[in-house]
Amino acid sequence: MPYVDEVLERVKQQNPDQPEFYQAVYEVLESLRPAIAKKESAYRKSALLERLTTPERAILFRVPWVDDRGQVQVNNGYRVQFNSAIGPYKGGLRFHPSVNLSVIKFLGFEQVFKNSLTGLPIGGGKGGADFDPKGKSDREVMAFCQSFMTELSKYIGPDTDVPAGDIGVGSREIGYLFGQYKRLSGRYEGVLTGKGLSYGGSLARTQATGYGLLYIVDEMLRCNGKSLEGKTVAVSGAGNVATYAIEKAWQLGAKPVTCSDSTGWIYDPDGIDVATLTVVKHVRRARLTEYAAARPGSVCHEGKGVWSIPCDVALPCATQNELLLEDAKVLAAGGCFAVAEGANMPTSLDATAYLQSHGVLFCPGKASNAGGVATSALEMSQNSQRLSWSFEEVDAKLSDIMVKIFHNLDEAANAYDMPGNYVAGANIAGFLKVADAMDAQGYV
Ligand code: NDP
Ligand code: 2IT
Repeated sequence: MPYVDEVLERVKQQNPDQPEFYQAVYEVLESLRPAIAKKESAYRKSALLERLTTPERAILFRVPWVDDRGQVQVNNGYRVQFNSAIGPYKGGLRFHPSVNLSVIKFLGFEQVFKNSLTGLPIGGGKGGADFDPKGKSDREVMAFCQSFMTELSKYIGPDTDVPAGDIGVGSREIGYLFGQYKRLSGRYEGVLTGKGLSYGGSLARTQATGYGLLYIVDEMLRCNGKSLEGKTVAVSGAGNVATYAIEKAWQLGAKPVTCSDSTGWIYDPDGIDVATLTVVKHVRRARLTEYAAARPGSVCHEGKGVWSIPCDVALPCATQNELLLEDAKVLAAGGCFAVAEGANMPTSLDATAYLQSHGVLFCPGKASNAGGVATSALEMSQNSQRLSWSFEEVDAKLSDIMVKIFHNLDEAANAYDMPGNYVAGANIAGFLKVADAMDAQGYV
């Protein structure tokens, strides 16, 4: 049996109740086949793929906290330190009721390849909790963050593991987490990224994932003889990534016409108004119905359906498995010629295959949303130097990194005779660096 099949079988057997993790591993290993074939016996002998698909460490912990009624609540906390071959573990924290070990392991696994693609010295990890910040008071969120960090602080540090934000973890949560780490450790150090500007954060980190997504889309289109100018863009999500993707799409001459949240979606034929969206979702933490109320020309729909609007470019920026086969068919039939993932694994495997086989340019999340973690690594550099770079300086480095990532995937896809297959290009390019570092460091 080919080595890849052996390892896929093993991962399935050992993680029977972890569908998201298996989906992420399957996608990567399937597209690594030609790279593995070149060194199959050496990789098999050193159990490279078994090691690559097994986290170095998975920490599960209890998070007790007291709500505003005086009731004690208990959540499950996680930190999966997946791979440190090329640097300290790096990756976000997700607070959402859907969080479980499968979700955190899929995100940690993806992060290993994404971080490798940035070209910066960061390993892969991910964490979070099944806590829902929605509807909680600031005091409750603070109590939760302090309890979460009390346990997490035992396992992280500026040279070992540096968490950041993800779904449900924004500047408010990072602030509370940082404060508690400092209080427990007595040290003022860059142990988290995405920090506020007054206490060690980097300019442009907030915008980085959304902006980076548009920088790589711009380069991918340019290299395929197309451009964003005058194009209609469909975006899902209404959080950090979606908002700054929408802002940069406008700046690059496109018209973003949709966004969505967990309750519904907006179609705004005049284009999404960033200021209104920011007030509704980021200041008031409200539902998108309030956006429609403030913009009479727009329509708010309940539930799913954001991919039913004809568009040139689609940018899924909410969550995993939110763009399915049926959506892919509708997008392709409606003339969509490019899809790039702002979220992690938003496109199902069959939807990705459909888009690729119907001539739609497809950029996978581990490349197209890497601008967030890349800028986190720039925040780490600034913290180490005890310096702050200007917005323009960080933004220019971000743009440069995204352009380089695109060419890296493009070249890897060409080198393995799969021109235009950016999924394979991203997985192979990300893998080769990590595999080389693992090889050099012995059987650890
Ligand atoms: P936010 O919490 O800021 O926003 C998430 C958005 O997605 C919200 O609009 C939320 O709706 C919606 N959403 C979340 N879960 C679901 C769900 N199960 N069904 C439908 N809608 C949902 O998170 P981010 O913008 O930071 O993250 C979005 C995606 O981007 C995630 O996949 C994340 O892993 C990925 N990512 C984030 C990076 C970052 O730097 N922040 C970096 C790279 C990737 P509602 O408002 O109703 O909750
Ligand atoms: O998925 C991701 O890359 C993130 N949530 C950002 C991680 C980070 O460390 O900035």
